[in-house]
Amino acid sequence: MSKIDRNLNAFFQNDRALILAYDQGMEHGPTDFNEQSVNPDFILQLATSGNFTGLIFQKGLAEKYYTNYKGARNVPLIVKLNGKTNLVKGEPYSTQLCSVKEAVDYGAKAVGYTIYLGSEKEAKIFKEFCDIKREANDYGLPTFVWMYPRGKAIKNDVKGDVLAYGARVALELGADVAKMKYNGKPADLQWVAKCAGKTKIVIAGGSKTAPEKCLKEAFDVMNNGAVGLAIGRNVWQSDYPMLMANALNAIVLKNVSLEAAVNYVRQNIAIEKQKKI
Ligand code: FBP
Repeated sequence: MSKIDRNLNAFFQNDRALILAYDQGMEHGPTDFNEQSVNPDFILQLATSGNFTGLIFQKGLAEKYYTNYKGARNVPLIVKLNGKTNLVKGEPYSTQLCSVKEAVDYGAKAVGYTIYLGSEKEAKIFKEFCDIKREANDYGLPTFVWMYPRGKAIKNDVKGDVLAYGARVALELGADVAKMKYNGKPADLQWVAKCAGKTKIVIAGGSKTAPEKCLKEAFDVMNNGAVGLAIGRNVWQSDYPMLMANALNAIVLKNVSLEAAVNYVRQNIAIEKQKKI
C-alpha cells in the first residue's frame, strides 16, 4: 500500500469518514462562534472525545493548538492550504497560504484546498492545486478539495449537473477526496458519486439547522454515494455538541438507523434541559 493510501485510510473507519471542519474563522469570521466554540482547544476536545476521524484546521491553529494538544494525534489532521475571508467580493480565488512541507511539520496527514469551479480565476486555481498535488505526492499526503462552483458564471451552485461537473473535475485533477454540497436530491448525489469515480465524496454540513434535519441529511447522503461528512457548524454551534457528535457517529460510522439516532438526540436533549431546571 502506498504512503498516500495509508495516510488516506487514517481518515476512515469501515470506509466511512466523519471529519470536523473548523476553518470558518478564516472563511466566515468569528460571527460563527460562541464563547465555547471560539476556543480551538474546545474543538480539539470535541474532535477527540467525539471520535471524529479527522479535523480541519488552517495553518495557524495547526501550529499553535494541534501540535500542543495531548491526544490530538488520535484525530488525523487536514491542514487547509488556502483560505480567504468573506470580506473580499468579486470573482472568487483563495490563495495558497501554507506549503505542503509546513503542513507536514504541523502533523498533517492530508492537505486541503478550495477550488472555485467556474470562477474567472479557475485556470490559476487549477494550476495552484496541481502544484500542491505534486508536492503532496512527494510527501505521501492525500489531497482533499473543497469543490465549490462559484462566481458570476455559476447561476446555481447546487444544480445537479453543476455538482456532477465539480465531482468529475476533482477526479480529473486527481484529488483523493472531494468535499461537496448536497442539494437534497438523492439521485443527483448518486450521479455525482459515479462521476467522481475513485475520488471519494464527503458532504459539507452547511449552516446550522435543526438536529433532526441535519441527521436526516447525514443518513440520506451516506445511503446515496457519499463516504462521509466534513461538518462544522451543525456540531460546534449546537447547544449540545457532544450529542450531535455521538448521533452523527452512529449514522455515519456505525450505520445506525435514522430513527435510533434521532431518538437518542431527542431523549438526551430532554434530559439535559431537565437538569437545567
Ligand atoms: P460547515 O459544516 O460549517 O458548513 O463547514 C463546511 C465548510 O466547507 C467549511 O470547511 C468552510 O469554512 C465553509 O463550509 C465554507 O462555507 P461557504 O459555503 O460559506 O464558503
